[in-house]
Amino acid sequence: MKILTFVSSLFLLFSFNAAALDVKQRFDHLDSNKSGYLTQDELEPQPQLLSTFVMWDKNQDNQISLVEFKNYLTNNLY
Ligand SMILES: [Ca+2]
Repeated sequence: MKILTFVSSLFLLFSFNAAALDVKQRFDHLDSNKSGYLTQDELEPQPQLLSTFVMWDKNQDNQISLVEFKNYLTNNLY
């Protein structure tokens, strides 16, 4: 029984890491000029993201950092 718990916590750990990696990959994919930030220009092909831009941009500098992107996904999708 203990082994099962161990295995399932390992599984959780790996799936958590996989999710984190996925967020980074999505961010890098959207960050077409590789500036490390997402701007409204870069989100133009993603109208559903662009329409919620102000909700993501917590510090209102008109660009989305990886931290803001992660926070947004964490708070809204999971
Ligand atoms: Ca920002």
